[in-house]
Amino acid sequence: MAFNYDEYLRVDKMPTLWCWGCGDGVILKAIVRAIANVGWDMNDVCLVSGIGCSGRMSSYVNCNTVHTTHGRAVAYATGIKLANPTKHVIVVSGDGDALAIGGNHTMHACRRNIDLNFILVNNFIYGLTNSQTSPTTPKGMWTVTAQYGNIDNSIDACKLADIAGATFIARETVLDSAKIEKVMTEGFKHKGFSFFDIHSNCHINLGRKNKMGEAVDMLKWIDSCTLSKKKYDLLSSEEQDGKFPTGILKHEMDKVEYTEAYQEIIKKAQQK
Ligand SMILES: Cc1ncc(C[n+]2csc(CCOP(=O)(O)OP(=O)(O)O)c2C)c(N)n1
Repeated sequence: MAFNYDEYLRVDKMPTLWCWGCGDGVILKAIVRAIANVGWDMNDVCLVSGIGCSGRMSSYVNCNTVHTTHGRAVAYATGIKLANPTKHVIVVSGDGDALAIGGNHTMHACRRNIDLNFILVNNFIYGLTNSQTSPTTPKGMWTVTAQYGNIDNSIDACKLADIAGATFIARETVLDSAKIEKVMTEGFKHKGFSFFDIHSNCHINLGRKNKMGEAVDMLKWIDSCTLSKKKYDLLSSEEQDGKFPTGILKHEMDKVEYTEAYQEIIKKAQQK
């Protein structure tokens, strides 16, 4: 049966404000299909986004939505989830939003293992504000803030989420919406902090300015940097350099989830 996008998307807001060929639409598609797969009622879902091109995600999903401030989406989401523990909360954040200005909030949400679904739209650049270096910008690339080439070492978002304590971690790319949908379906079912690092193309503010070609060329570049975890694990550490494993990278079930621990605290306080 054909998927009923009209039910899940705010079609009156279409077309989106994203550039032609932007990967954000592929992620939007995967999000709503994964919500349908896990059977959530859209009235019970809250999608919280930060500021950036990716922050626009909250404009298009037909559920409760909050478009928050730069780098603080996960802080808002934490409050929403604590006050409504039975509801399903999704966070959408760009690499600048999630890892630079909001880096500390992301780290602490991972550490708490709160039942949030955190989608990092990782396009390796500050897209909305025209090409400033982000924590995932590869070394050597031209950005507005690194006009002789970026000399910062870039961060592997999944490794950061792992050491910070996230209990479900997956990575996919906008080359394959079905794969994103698949890992999101698994992650949405997980009780705890689910972190998705989705590699996306910004062929306008990263690609064009680095003479990397059109959207399709950018997708080829993303493809050349990613491979399945199974294949990645067979590489030597030199060969792994600059490459990113995809698929479900971590699924830990036995760690206490934060809203449940918080409910216990409420009970204790009430008994006093
Ligand atoms: C406190 C604050 N600082 C800076 C900005 C300007 N600003 C808006 S979006 C953005 C960066 C967006 O980049 P990213 O988070 O990677 O998302 P993308 O646009 O690439 O999806 C910046 C610096 C802001 N809105 N608020």
